[in-house]
Formats: sequence, C-alpha cells, structure tokens
Amino acid sequence: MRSPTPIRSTARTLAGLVLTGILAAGAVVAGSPAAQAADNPYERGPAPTNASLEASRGPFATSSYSVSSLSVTGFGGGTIYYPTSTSEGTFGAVAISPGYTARWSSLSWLGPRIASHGFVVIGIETNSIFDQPDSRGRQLLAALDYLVDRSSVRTRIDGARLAVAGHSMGGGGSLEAASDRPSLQAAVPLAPWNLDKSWSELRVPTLIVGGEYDSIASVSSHSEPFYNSIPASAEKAYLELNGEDHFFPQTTNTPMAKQAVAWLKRFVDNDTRYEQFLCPGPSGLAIEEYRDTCPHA
Ligand code: 856
Repeated sequence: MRSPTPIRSTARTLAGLVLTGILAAGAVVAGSPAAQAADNPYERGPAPTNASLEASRGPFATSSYSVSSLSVTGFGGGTIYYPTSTSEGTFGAVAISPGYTARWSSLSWLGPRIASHGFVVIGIETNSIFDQPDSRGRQLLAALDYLVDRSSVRTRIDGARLAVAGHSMGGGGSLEAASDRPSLQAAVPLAPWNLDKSWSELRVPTLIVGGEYDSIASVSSHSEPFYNSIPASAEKAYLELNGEDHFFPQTTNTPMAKQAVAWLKRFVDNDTRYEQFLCPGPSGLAIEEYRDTCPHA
C-alpha cells in the first residue's frame, strides 16, 4: 500500500480563527436555530451520518422518467431522476455519462442513489456509443442546459448549482466539461479515461475515483496524472479503491457512492456538514489510497 499524501493540513490560519470567533459571536447575537439554518440557503435534507451515506437510498423519495433522443439536441436523451419534494426549494443538478460502447443502463444504480440525497440527476445516452471524451464532455453540458432550460423538472433546479460525472470515457468527458465550463460546482470522474493528461486549467472542485487494478484506464496513466495536473489551489481529491478494476462504477459501490455524494453535497450545496466524510484517509479496507487538498473548509 502506498502512503497517503496529505496536503494543506495547516489551512486553519490565525485569520480563520479570528473570523470563526467573529462568526460565533454573530451566531450568539442572531440566536435562533432558524437564523443558523439560513446561513446556508442551499442546505437540503437532514444532518448526514455514516449510515445515511452508506445506505442504498438517501433521505429524499425520488421519481424518474426517460427522455427521448428525438426530443433533445446535443446529446442522446437519457433518464431523469428527481426528488419529489418541492417543500425545500430547488436542488442542484448532476449530468452523468456512461463509457465507451456503454449505455446509461450500465450506471443506472447511481441515478436514484444520488437523487435521493437531494439532486436532480440526468443519466445521459450519448449520440453514438463510440463518442470520445471531448464529445462526451460537450454532451454532458448540453444535457445540463436541457435540464435547466427545457426539461419538465426545470422549475425544481437551481441552474447555478450544476455538476458532472461519468465513467471511463464519460469520466474523461466530465474533465472536459469542467475544463470548458468553470462555473460548474463539482466534477466526479469515475475510472476516467482520456488521452489528454494535463488539466492545469481546471478550477472546478473535482473528485477523481480510480480502481487499483484497472487495466483499461490504469490509475498510473489516467487518474493519477489527471489528479496531479490539477492545480493545488483547486479543490481536488483522489480516491483509489482497493482491488477494484475498470468496472467498479457499474455495480453498487458503497465507498464510491459515499465519497461522491459527500463531494457533491459539499461543493454543489456548499454543505459543510459533509466535510466530516471527506478526507477519509486509507484507513477503510476499501480505500487503497486517498490524496487531496484537505480540509475543504
Ligand atoms: C465501459 C475506454 C484504448 O481505450 C480503450 O480500450 C477503452 C476501453 C473502454 C473504455 C470505456 O469507456 O469503458 C467503459 O464501456 C477506453
């Protein structure tokens, strides 16, 4: 097992402590729990626990429907999953691409899993199953535009809080999308594959998940160089799953889902309640290695 690489563990500065003191004093003056809840207008759902993140569903009931390729442009249609609740306001949204020759059905467990934590999710079909990562990146952005501007769930979405994810060439596509649209709030490439190894322009908070024994998108040629090329000033993390091959995103994977949801909640919802789940270190048996710019606070 390689040793972890903790970075920026000294991020809590004197200025930060002083600021924390001022904010704490303000909270005393403001007083009520309601005033504290209003501190983050994007917080959705109850306080998370290990159990809630490891369960097969989060706290929100969801519905889904399919979108025909004939009704959209720029991508191949897909399936939309959304929380049925309208009592907590709008939700952030996530577009997810499958990999080379694969359909959304290869990843579809992720749709209700992520939506049930309070996100609108579109799992896309690509125009062609042979599309390359740059094309998949454009299709992810077209799907987000469709979701926000034209879909039947558009009124449920906060169009300023969007994210991308994908598997393999779809994960490579999520890097392309994040590079092309810095206003995205998060990216989660899963076993990403891309011939482009340099992502120094990337500014979107990005969690890369790799499999230790992946021989299609080996972490040494894909996830690790991608992670290393993202500047340290960007929020980034690299999770390497112990003993996994290229196909770990295609069946229910609890460590992956837990980290992905925590990352999305932290950066799409600005929800600092999830910081306790980031930076897990290699302690869990499932985690081969974890590198990041902790503490994400
Ligand atoms: C599931 C990406 C040379 O590249 C490859 O052989 C290759 C194979 C598969 C994938 C991929 O996206 O797999 C996801 O279909 C690259």
